Amino acid sequence: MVFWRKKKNIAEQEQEERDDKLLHRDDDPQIEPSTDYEAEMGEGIKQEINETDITVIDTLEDSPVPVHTPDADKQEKEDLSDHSQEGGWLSRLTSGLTKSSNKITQGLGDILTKKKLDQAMLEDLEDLLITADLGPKTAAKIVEEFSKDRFGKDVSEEEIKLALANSMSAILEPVAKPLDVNGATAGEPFVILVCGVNGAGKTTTIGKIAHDLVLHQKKSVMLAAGDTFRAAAVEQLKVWAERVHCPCVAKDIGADAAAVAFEAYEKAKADGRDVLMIDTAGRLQNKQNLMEELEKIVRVLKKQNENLPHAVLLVLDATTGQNAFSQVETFQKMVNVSGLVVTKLDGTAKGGVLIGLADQFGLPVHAIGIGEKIDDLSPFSAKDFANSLVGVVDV
Ligand SMILES: Nc1nc2c(ncn2[C@@H]2O[C@H](COP(=O)(O)OP(=O)(O)O)[C@@H](O)[C@H]2O)c(=O)[nH]1
Ligand SMILES: [Mg+2]
Repeated sequence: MVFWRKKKNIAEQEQEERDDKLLHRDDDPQIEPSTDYEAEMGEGIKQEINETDITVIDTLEDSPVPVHTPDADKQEKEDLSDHSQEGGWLSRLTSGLTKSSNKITQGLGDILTKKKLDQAMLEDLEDLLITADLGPKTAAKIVEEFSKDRFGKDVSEEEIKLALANSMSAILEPVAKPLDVNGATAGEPFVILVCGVNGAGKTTTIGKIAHDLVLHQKKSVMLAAGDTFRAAAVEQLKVWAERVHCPCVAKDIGADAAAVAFEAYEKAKADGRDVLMIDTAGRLQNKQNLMEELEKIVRVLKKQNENLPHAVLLVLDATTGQNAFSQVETFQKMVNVSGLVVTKLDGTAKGGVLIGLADQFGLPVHAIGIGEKIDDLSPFSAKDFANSLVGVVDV
């Protein structure tokens, strides 16, 4: 082992010397760092350093010895431990949805001032669901269902929570579908076009999905930087590509996004890649241009194969709340949206928007974003989401 290391070091040293020769001509003067620091130091600095040493040592000796009580030790251990990978999906989902579920559970507490379920309580419940971003239609539907067998009867907070969770789960169940990337013609990549407004989380979601495909589904993936509008957007996708170890096809800023998609498809096919994910721009301020751009990408892809793109993902930012509804409508007019990814569910109180979206559009929800990091994309489970949202602990 030691021998191998030594050999490797010799090889490295020789390489360094060769590199050095390329950088410096033989007649370059030798520049050596000075090691005689003390000689260069003035007396004043030397004295100052010595004094500082003494002061530091003095303070150290004066500092109190920590008291070791069992509680203090436990707290210290807790503070220092790394919780980032603990607990699995459910606990990360629950903690991500804390703000949304707090809003609902606190609201329920305020509503339940009396025991019997009357009209006023039902109206308050509907208002609560609307303010939790479920949207008026979905809120009305859930409340109506809830009141059916319970009107005029005693209800408890736990009963309401459970009933709400069940109604929500029933709405979510048909749309909770993981993204299946296996439908492509043999020898051709499965093509996923990713769209959404600027800042929704498209590029991040592409990175997260690619990571999951490579790591867990053992797929070979290629990315295409179809957001050619901003330099930063292309760079950001390249960084994700490096992180997840897959190639990224990119052109210059201002390049035709459809040309990027076309070239990427050709490359992915020639390379025998399983999946191609195409990033796009999201300039909704200029709807006409965006629509033309997306339509052109789709047109160019369809010339290769009528089934392309196999999936069109719309990425929605949960923090935009009710705005997400109009985003779905707008993008559905532009492209044939086949599924949704809802991002930024961590740290927003607007998580209920997902229930409304599922109810109104019935589009598959493939995954949800619960953080900015590479593995913060959770597979979407209807029951877990509904339970977490209304604070029901499933036992
Ligand atoms: N908290 C949180 N931030 C996210 C999530 N998804 C994306 N982001 C952040 O949202 C910002 C915009 O994301 P980006 O992928 O660049 O959006 P794009 O313009 O649609 O490509 C970035 O700062 C991301 O890190 C998420 O699920 N949770
Ligand atoms: Mg982007």
